[in-house]
Amino acid sequence: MAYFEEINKIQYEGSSSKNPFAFKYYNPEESINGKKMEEILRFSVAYWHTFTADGTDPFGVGTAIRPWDHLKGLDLAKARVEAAFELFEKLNVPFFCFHDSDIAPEADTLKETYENLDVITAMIKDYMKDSKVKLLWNTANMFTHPRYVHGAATSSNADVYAFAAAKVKKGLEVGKELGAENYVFWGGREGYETLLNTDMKLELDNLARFFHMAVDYAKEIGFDGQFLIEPKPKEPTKHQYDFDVATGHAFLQNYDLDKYFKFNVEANHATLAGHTFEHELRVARINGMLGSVDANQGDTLIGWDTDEFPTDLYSTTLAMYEVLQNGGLGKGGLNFDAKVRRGSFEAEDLFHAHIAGMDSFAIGLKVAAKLLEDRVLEDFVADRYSSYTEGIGLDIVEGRTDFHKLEEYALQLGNIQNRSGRQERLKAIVNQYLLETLSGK
Ligand SMILES: [Mn+2]
Repeated sequence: MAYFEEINKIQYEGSSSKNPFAFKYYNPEESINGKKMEEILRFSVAYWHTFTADGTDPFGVGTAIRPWDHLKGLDLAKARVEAAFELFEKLNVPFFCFHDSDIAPEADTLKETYENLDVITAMIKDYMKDSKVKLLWNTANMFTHPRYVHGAATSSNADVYAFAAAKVKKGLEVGKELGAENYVFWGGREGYETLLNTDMKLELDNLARFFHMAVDYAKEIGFDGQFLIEPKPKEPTKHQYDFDVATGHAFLQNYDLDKYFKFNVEANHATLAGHTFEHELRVARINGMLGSVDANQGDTLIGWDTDEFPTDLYSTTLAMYEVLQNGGLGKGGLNFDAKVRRGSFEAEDLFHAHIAGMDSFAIGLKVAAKLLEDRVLEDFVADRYSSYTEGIGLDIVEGRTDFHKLEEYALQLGNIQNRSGRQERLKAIVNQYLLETLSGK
């Protein structure tokens, strides 16, 4: 049966189209630097926000009206799979992502939960046979149930730790079964509220042991997806252990895990950490750790994780600038970890939101590609650091100096000259490229 009967397959119609159910900028077949837009952007639908969430917030119950609302239990889970594949096909999105508990209901016992998961996994596998949609990543929900009140892999309770390990073990089996390209860890409750009751060293050591066991089990069963950590600084715990990319990277290096993991960078988590989206992407990129992206945006006026669909073109441009300089996302993709606003409660809003997000990243890609092609920022940056290409600067870069030599050089310096960083001019140039792209020049 069809859940979105009124909506046809979304096509690219170009920027002059007034059809709300059409892409204005996302043209999957369009070639950018010899690669199809579709292959660079690798869009993914987040199952939880799109098919499971109902608009509940801390002050009120759900508002979403969905064609599967009348169903319960496994029937509801099955209807969501049917609706999901209808939406994937109609949006022409190549990937999707899920937490175990989004696709199948958790039961009273772990064994029954596994059984529910097996039923829905088999159904998804069946649908995937007739579809080109692939699983970008899956993950285990280890934050909703009360058992995770003190964490999962950082819980003070070893029984909870074991339970969480069992969930991830099963998750890796499901990932292998469905051909997942990645497996994500977002440490929902992996952090602490107060040091007064916390053994931080033990919690971090246990977390590392947990990751090593996941790596070992993936090898054992032949799961070859990329492991990803998704940093977030706060929410739900006050101090999350994976605060940002730099903190997560130091943790991975400390525990000899950096060769097995990369990062899934989320825009809204970056801003919660006091960084820009592009900062987090840059830190991951220059360390060879950029794996995948949760493409959303926050609200500068609201201090929590709003998970909005990305519509800020400046942000999508600077994000795609990093992605292109990374040589693409490899096995990763741009996953819309984003939810329609509570007031956007009709089913068709799911389409409007994804179209807005996909068009916004398509524009970002085109602007970033043009900026790189013209070497606008590259030439400026190269010139700004040109003092390191000759003389004392080249000696520094090539490791031919020490403090004695640098002091000797400094003592004979006259008045040191600096040059302007010109950031206002550069921002104006980025605006110019954005506007030229939007006007189709
Ligand atoms: Mn978020």
